[in-house]
Amino acid sequence: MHYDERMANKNTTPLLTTNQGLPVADNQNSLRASPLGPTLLEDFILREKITHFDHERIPERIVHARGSAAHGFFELTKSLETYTTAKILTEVAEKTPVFARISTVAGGAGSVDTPRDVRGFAVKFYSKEGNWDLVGNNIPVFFIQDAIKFPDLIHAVKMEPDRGFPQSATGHDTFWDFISLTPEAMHMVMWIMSDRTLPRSLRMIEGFGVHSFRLLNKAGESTFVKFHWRPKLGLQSTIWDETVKIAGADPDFHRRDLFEAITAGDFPEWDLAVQLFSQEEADRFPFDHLDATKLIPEELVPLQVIGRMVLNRWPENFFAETEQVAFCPSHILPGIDFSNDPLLQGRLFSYLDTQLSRLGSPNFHQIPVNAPKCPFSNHQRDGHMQMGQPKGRVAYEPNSLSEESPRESPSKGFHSAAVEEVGAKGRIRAESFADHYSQARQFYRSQTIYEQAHISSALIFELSKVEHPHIRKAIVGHLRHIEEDLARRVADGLGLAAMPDAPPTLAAVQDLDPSPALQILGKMKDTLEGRAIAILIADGSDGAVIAKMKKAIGTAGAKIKIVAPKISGVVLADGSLTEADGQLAGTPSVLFDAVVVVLSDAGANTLAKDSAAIDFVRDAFNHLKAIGVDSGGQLLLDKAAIDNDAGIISVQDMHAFIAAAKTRQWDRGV
Ligand code: HDE
Repeated sequence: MHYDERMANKNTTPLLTTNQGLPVADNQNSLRASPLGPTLLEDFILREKITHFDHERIPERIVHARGSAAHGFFELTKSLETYTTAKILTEVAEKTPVFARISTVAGGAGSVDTPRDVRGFAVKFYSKEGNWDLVGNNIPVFFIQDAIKFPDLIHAVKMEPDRGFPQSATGHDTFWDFISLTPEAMHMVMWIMSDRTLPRSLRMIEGFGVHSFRLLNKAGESTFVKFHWRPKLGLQSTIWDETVKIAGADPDFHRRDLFEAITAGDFPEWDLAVQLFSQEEADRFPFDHLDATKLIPEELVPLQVIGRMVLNRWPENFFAETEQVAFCPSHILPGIDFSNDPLLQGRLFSYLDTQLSRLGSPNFHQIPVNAPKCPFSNHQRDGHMQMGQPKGRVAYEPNSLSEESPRESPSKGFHSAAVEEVGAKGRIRAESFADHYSQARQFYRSQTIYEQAHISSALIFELSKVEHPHIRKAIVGHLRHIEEDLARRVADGLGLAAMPDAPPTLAAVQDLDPSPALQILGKMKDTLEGRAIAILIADGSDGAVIAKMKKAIGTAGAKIKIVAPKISGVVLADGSLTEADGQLAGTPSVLFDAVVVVLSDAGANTLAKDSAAIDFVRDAFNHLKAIGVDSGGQLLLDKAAIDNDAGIISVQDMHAFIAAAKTRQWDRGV
């Protein structure tokens, strides 16, 4: 129905116009010389529309192109007044608006959500004193120690330039070649080969500022700080085979999960915690905290929770907000300052530069998602896409002509910590950065046996994709410095005839105390909140059992989806019709944390001939999930040749099922 008809019906439809406000009479047909004739150049409406369309894309981020974001707030719960003047860290109960974007690193904007990859964790705080961007990752360390190596790292991990693949994957020659020649990456390698890179949900990841920053108090004294985000739902990861299948079943798995949670009012939440330490304490650490390949174990410097972040509003427009948001580590506040971490120092340049090329104008700060919510003014003028209309004849400072023009303020303005710098200028890697293996060993030894097994399987998987044997061997050589047993397992998995030599080291490898806080399993929460459970049903299923399970699971806090052979639903045993939320072949069990199978015997016999149903239960079993069954459900499991164990639980024992659904059935082994 067009505008004229709608107006006749008293609708409030807006008029479709060109960008100049000219009402459009026909949006379906271009202007042609005759009904079957050529299109006329005169058709300025067609040209405006197509030209705009042709320019819809902007360059995607060179890294972190694929991301999902949401609005929310940060609320301070504990003042850091002793350490900083930043109001956002001293005004308890103040709610500061935020925009947070969580991303993968290696893939393009259209890549899947679930590759094995680091997740970016970037938060823009729209504080009263300006915008502060804390641009971190879900892993507390990084691959390299110096910014000058970043382009090489990224070129190595991205699609290989001659063939244009693999997209969003580390399992290929160029990545592992670079890594094998970059021993400083070994600690990060342990993290990326762990299940940290396979998050179950973006709501279940930690975030880390990675670098040390400084806090500055009124007296100008500075304290080092590391920032940590800790998810309220705890940590949870998927397992590799499951992750691979999720990528096919739902390429938008994480984005959809975040969208559905926020739009359902189930707002994701993180605590913000800090580690505070002085220069004297740092001098006693058995590593250099300015080296981004090192972390400070929580056992050494405890975390203090100082606030919380809640994401409660999905962006109205993906491009305007999630795509155009411009994070820069140099967006900082009075009372916070940078450290000399050489990686951070390089980032202070890179992000502003990249925004200029991505958004095309030095006025990108005027885009609503980037604009501070506090007043801002200076004498910068003009440029592409200038939206402001500054008044008056004065655009410089100092001046004597305008009382209104903005002035500097030594009391309110940003100050850098007055740190004394000494030493010879040069392209130097500090000796304190030389130990590349001790924290890698500490990480590996801190894991549970299940997590250690996943790390070795991941390495075998990745290195088996590498075509050059010398690269595979070189990595195993590095692993020998981390843990001989790990090296042996990987060498075995790769079928190496002999154990390769370990490369020379620059510093002795130390046995640091294990840090259980580095585990994922130790940080998994005993809850069904944020999780999803499927109930597989078919014609003839028992409605009473389904209702009972739905109630119990819903009360425990999980989202429930009914999965059936047809989306229109099933006819239950009592003849009533129940609709399905998902069709069996398109809704595999990999999308859920646990499953329930409620079937009549006839239903089980029919489903036993359907490979989607067999895969549904076999995958649930192999991915260590709890499976709730009635007698028909058990029959399907028998037909799928699944052996009973403690994780296969009768629907009669709902409490046992719910307890088992909160975790994985680790005893099944992977
Ligand atoms: Fe980034 N990084 N990075 N990075 N990074 C970018 O900026 C860069 C590093 C991180 O959701 C780019 O806007 C250099 C560490 C996140 O928009 C670029 C170095 C950490 C995001 C850039 C690093 C990060 C980026 C690309 C080595 C964790 C996405 C597009 C010195 C602490 C932010 C853009 C978003 C994005 C450069 C290393 C996190 C090119 C040079 C370490 C979360 O400027």
